[in-house]
Amino acid sequence: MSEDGAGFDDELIEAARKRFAGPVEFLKSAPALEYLPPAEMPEVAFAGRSNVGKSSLLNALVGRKALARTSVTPGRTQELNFFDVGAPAVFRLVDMPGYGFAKAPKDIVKKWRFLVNDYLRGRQALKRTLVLIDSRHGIKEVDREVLAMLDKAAVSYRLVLTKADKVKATDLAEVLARTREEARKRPAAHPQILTTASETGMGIAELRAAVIESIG
Ligand SMILES: Nc1nc2c(ncn2[C@@H]2O[C@H](COP(=O)(O)OP(=O)(O)OP(=O)(O)O)[C@@H](O)[C@H]2O)c(=O)[nH]1
Ligand SMILES: [Mg+2]
Repeated sequence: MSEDGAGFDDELIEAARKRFAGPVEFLKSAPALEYLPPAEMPEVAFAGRSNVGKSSLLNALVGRKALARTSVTPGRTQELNFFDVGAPAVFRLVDMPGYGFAKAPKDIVKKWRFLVNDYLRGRQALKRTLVLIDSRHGIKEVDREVLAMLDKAAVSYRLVLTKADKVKATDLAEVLARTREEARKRPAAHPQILTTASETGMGIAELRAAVIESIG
């Protein structure tokens, strides 16, 4: 099961496949808000706890192994990384630092949090935020804080389960049901949850379609 509820039609799936099979290029890294690129086209951001699989999922979407840098150690992504999709670019993907990384120095964590929160709350060009949730853990308290912030700022987001290859089908069904239940209660959340595994390609075609749909 790679998606939940209403499916995407074949035309959208195919258009999304083509778009992501085309040119995708790293644009720039922004260590602070003053380095953001001009907000000249739609953006879709990847948010979530440290190590949840944001950079891996971005790579899976674009079918490239190492466009965004990944790591077994939490705290790999430390800046907002912008990727142009299409040539000329038609929209951007934004890989973000993770939150809830307890081992990083406090001032660094604070800097990331401000960067991520300020970007998410204030970016006109941001069309949709993908909030990634580890299938093994479900929504945690630290996720709820971010979701509450997004709800309050009326920033439209979609919950995406990651690393589905790491859990048994019955556990996956359970975490999906719980996540769906919680999404229903959250005003800015898309009701449909996508289940993905960057390792296996599960749910990737649907996620591509969801991204294309959101920049519509
Ligand atoms: N089994 C499995 N492992 C995954 C999957 N996605 C990511 N991983 C692994 O999880 C680890 C973290 O992945 P990243 O993509 O770097 O995670 P991130 O959310 O970008 O992490 P930060 O940038 O540190 O916040 C890496 O070792 C990945 O190989 C998946 O779908 N399945
Ligand atoms: Mg990362």
